[in-house]
Amino acid sequence: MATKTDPKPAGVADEKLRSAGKTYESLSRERLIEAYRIMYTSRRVDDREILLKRQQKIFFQISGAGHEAVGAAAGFALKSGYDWFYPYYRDRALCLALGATPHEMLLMAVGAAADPQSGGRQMPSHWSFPKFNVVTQSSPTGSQILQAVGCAEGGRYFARHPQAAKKNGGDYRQFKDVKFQGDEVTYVSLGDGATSEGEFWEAMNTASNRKLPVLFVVEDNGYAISVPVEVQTAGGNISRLVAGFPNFHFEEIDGTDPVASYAAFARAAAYCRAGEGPGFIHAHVIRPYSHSLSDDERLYRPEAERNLDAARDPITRMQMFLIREGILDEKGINRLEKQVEDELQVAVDQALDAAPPTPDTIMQFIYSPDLDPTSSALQTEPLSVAPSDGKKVAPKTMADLINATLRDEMRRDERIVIFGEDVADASREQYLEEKLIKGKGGVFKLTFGLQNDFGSDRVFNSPLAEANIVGRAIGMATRGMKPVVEIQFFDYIWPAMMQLRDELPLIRWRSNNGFSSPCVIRVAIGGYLTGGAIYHSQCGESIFTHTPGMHVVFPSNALDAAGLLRTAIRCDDPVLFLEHKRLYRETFGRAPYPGPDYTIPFGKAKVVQSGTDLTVITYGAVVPRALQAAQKLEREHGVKVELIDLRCLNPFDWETIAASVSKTNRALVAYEDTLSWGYGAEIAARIADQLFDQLDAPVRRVAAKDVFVAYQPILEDAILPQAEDLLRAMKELSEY
Ligand SMILES: Cc1ncc(C[n+]2csc(CCOP(=O)(O)OP(=O)(O)O)c2C)c(N)n1
Ligand SMILES: [Mg+2]
Repeated sequence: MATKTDPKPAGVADEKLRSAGKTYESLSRERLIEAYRIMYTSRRVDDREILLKRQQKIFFQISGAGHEAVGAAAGFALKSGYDWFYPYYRDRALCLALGATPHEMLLMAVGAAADPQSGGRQMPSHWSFPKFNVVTQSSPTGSQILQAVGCAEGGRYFARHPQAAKKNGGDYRQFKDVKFQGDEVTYVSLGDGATSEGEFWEAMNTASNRKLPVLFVVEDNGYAISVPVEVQTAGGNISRLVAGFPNFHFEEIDGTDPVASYAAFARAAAYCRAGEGPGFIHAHVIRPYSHSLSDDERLYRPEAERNLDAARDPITRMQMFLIREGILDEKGINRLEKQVEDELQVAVDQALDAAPPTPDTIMQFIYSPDLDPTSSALQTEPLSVAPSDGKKVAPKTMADLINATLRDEMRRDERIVIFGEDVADASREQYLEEKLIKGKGGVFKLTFGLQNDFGSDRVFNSPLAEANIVGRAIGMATRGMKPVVEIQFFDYIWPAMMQLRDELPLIRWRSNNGFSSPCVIRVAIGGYLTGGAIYHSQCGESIFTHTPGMHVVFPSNALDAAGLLRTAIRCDDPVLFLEHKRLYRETFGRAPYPGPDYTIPFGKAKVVQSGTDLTVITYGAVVPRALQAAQKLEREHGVKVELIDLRCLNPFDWETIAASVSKTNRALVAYEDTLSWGYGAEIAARIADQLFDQLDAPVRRVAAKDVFVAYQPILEDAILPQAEDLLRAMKELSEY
């Protein structure tokens, strides 16, 4: 059967072949015929799509032509719905072998509502089949690889912590079923060009180091659009470059030969299943249909070179093989091909009749349809635990309460893992066991003691590679884990930008709710550090609030940090949790420990002080500065400022802003980031747009100068908004 892996291949049944002493790597004649059916179907779906594109009935086409043999072989060696798959766009034959139908593929091409991949949101051939464990694919070349590593880590984690997989009410776990096998393999494929991406090397490094059951497949067709492999890869052969990675099983194969490919996959999969480590298959294939319909390879490849490729076409090779070995004769081949054509015609007709998605669905599944983090049910009161000796409860810092919240939640939910740079107490855990050291627990000590309390498979250091942290977190969260990872400084978040912008917030939407990756990214942010300088002081939250699909939280005090972090961890969506470094241990905003269930809903601002004359809207480290300014303004000039701390930037609390500005008729938006195109610009624009009739003065902003934060404190003070700047602006606006 095409759709199932044969766990015990039947061996060569044909007596004639047996007597000839020939074996086909344990593939039966039926399986070989099936392989040809899959390969031929794959090619013909491409051909039909190309025709449909020329007729303008579909909008994009990318072919799997030339990659069919390796795809069918992988599909035979691995198990659909059991193993996990992160396939490249040329893996049409693999998807057919896993059980996908031409009809489903054509629904993708027409962008039908019933397109199982994305409901018309993602280009065709960017595979996603929840039923086969084929995980939603994007278009950036290489961003799937670290996610595959995280996926494999997820499978291993649940095998070691089976209790964690249980369903649980009261948080994201209610909606996130977990399945795992214990000996599963995670398949990930990429092109020769994509091996140039840094994330490929980061993924190889971690899979090797952790001996993960990831099967890397490089489908090397010699070109990345028009760029030949020797430009991508030093020396022109990726196998030679990766050979030094420990713990791998390596194969370099002719990927146009399905039998040889199958044998390589079977060996590599067995190695991965046995827990020996990752596999790497370097398959040499061809690309007979140019890169895509927008590309004409005759512009950069001479005829002689293209002819060499054509001689290795896997479809013709397989036909010849079947005939030569007496498995199918010409008539048999014609019959099979006719059957494929007939079925394809029906699939095309049905797909062209399929209903398109309706525009009113566009906003569906940006966020979880199941769990609303703005729900008033999350509005709780802090638990006040009075000490029995009658003493006052000692107020805790933001750092203390974040640490306490992480500890509470890790105790409550075994799916939580914490990793990042320096977050462990000590990677060399014997030092901890022998009590030779105290442990580090983060450069700001926010995760201190957690490895000691919960063990090294729940709290561990990552390599110094931010894409590695976020990419793996996405893969783990896809499997139902709850990674709460740390980016050490906001200034260094950029290597993870592809994962944060093009992957994490899109997993649910682009798969039409087929997959989700609710994880928490904690990031130390902000300046006012006296010596932090350019690369330890940046803000830039608007870059992420500009990204649909990700909540952005920015607390200004200890209690809000605890309540919002808990909501973030229990949430069914990705959350970027921004922690201001200057506020970690500030006297301002300390609070007693609020108990292990204290939550604050997202999107609810806090009125820090109410007033009648002017509304100041701010968040983060500007809150204490604005408060100081507002108090001085009232003392000296009797102006009563209503100070709003947004706390959560996406979603944000428009209702509270609107009610306040409608009362005071004046609005000042203050933020630490650079003034132009900063977060407050959007708030100011909304006020101007929707509250125009209520305003007695222009909407003003106070923010950093449009420059990076400098080292010398005199310069830093001049660059970042200070209480005096806020005071001046508040006074001017109140007098306008
Ligand atoms: C990060 C990124 N950069 C550029 C592109 C545009 N692009 C799409 S496919 C491709 C070439 C990929 O070549 P290769 O990995 O060898 O795969 P092949 O198409 O040859 O199978 C490029 C440059 C992209 N999708 N993603
Ligand atoms: Mg290529």
